[in-house]
Amino acid sequence: MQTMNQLNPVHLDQRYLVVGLGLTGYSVAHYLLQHGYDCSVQDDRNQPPYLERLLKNHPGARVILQELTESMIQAADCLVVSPGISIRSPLLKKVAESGKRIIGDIELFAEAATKPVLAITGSNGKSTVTSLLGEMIKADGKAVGVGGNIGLPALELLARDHELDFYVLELSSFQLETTSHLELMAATVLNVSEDHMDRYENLQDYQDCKKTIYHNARVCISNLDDELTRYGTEDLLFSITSEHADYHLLDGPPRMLAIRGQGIIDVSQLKLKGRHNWANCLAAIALADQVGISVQAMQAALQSFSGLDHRSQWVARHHGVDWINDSKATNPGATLAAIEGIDESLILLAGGQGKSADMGLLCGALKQHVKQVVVYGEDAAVMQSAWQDCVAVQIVDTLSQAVTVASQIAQPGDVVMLSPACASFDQYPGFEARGDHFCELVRSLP
Ligand code: UMA
Ligand code: ADP
Repeated sequence: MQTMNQLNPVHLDQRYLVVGLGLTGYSVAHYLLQHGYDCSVQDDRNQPPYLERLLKNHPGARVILQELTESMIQAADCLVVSPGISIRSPLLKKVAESGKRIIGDIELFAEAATKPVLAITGSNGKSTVTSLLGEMIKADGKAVGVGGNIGLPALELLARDHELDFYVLELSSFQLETTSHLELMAATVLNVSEDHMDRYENLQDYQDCKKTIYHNARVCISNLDDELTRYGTEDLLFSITSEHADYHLLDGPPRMLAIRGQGIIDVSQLKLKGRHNWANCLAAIALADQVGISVQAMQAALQSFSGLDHRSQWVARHHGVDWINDSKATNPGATLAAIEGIDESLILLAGGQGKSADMGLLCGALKQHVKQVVVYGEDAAVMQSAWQDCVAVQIVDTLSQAVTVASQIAQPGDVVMLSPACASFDQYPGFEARGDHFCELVRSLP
């Protein structure tokens, strides 16, 4: 690996075109300009989110606010494409075929980071595992940079490279598509279920992309309970159903998370709730174990980590009804796990952009756990037709109306949960804004 400020010399004279000026595009442009590289930035929106910040910090930055064209591409040697933009568009496909370099922010990070990197991908649980692993490393007295798809661009971590012991990166399938030289101490694919089907040909295509995380990993950690995560016979395994895995559940009593038969913590001591979170904890333990984190540090983090906002987060009790914000459930697999974690009678609020996922996956769980669903947003009708034969479904336009309807139906002892199974972009800037709005609506119920 190379040190900071020593980007691969082969690329020193390259002209970079940063495609997209969101969070990632800004971090890339800032990084390249700060280090003196020739760099232009393109975004097809009139007011991309980070334009003002870029021009404030780099007044002379070249920004092109129009659709990407062949002539812009010809003027560059390397394209750094933001994850929200598909590199499979006809234009970018042609560029790749011509041999021009197309990379993402993680590839630039890989060229400069000098400390060991642990990385996590999967359809669900990435942010939880990434944060928990970060806490375990900190509890062991080590300095760690935690970032990537979790919301802090990886390049922003590099400023602390000299003082860090480790990096922990959450990587999305989109980021993996544009990464080929990231060397990893250990990597995991937590699980694979349908997501982003609007960007992939089918589940296999999406799964193949997720598994590229293993290509340059010293240790591959996969989920014995999910065949789609497996890489090869050398994988280390975690499982909540089989004691044959390296990191597993000892079914007790007491029921414990264990490393090769040695229980390290009783699950009743965990603040994270739900069986899916036991799997998340085992994945974090497995990764931490690869870099020598002590069992005591793992235990301390497992006991104190209470989870991130917008993930099955308790919001309020109102007239005997508990309201839960699971806004981060942006695909049916995530909603399935959240529903299965609730024992009480449940009213589910779901809606937004379904990204072409098969909503039928939820039918069995809805039938078993849910007394009423209220759907809203762009793909409300898709969900209604997928679910109406297994549960009562009411359709409304907005989340605000869904909350009102749920508050009218709910009886003391019920739980109302927003677990949308969809992206939020039809009505919100992102899952945080959606979750914050939900909390606000709940707290202002009469
Ligand atoms: N866009 C345009 N025109 C452009 C450029 C972008 O319309 O010219 C649109 C994209 O189509 C997309 C949106 O802008 O809808 C944002 O795209 P972006 O690539 O600029 O996104 P960033 O702001 O850089 O945020 C990205 C991740 N977003 C995506 O991958 C869509 C963030 O993950 C991540 O936190 C951030 O980089 C830092 O690494 C969010 C996400 O939804 C939470 N990720 C997906 C997921 O978790 O399922 C993959
Ligand atoms: P990601 O970063 O992959 O979106 P998060 O940790 O933010 O994952 O959790 C998002 C949602 O996914 C949560 O709200 C929860 O409903 C669900 N979830 C978390 N862990 C798992 C898991 N291991 N399996 C299935 N669903 C999960």
